[in-house]
Amino acid sequence: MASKLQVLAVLLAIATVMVPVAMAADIVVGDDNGWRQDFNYTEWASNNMFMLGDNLVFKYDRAIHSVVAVGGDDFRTCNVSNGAIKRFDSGNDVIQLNTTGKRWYVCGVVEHCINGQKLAIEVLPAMSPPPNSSTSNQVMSHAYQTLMAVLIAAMMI
Ligand SMILES: [Cu+2]
Repeated sequence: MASKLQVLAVLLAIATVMVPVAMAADIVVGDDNGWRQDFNYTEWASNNMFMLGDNLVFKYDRAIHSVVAVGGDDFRTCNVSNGAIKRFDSGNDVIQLNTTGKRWYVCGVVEHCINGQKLAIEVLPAMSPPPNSSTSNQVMSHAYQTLMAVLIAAMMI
């Protein structure tokens, strides 16, 4: 018969594997500012991590703005007429980041894009090493959740 310690070890292993998957986050673009003009999305993006499996959420007034996924060249020139990969206009668009690499989003109103309503991100593999300091919080969060899962499991034995 398995000892409590063996059961605990198995549970710990399971928790360690499961926790990063459960950490897939909904990332609201611009946080409380949402998706609008006159906001520095370059700076905002540099302070956030975009991991495989996360959701990018664009919140905005759909009467005024929209979201257009474009390529890098069209991002730089704010070309939304020919180069659009995909368009969103619900006002609360949830875009799952299901491949790694660079992504570019602009407002469908060209003048807004020129005024800075444009977002470039890089989607990282789920388990990639931290590229900047803000990751340490996420690592701590992983460790904390794992610990909590183990404690809860231990109480149930
Ligand atoms: Cu706009």
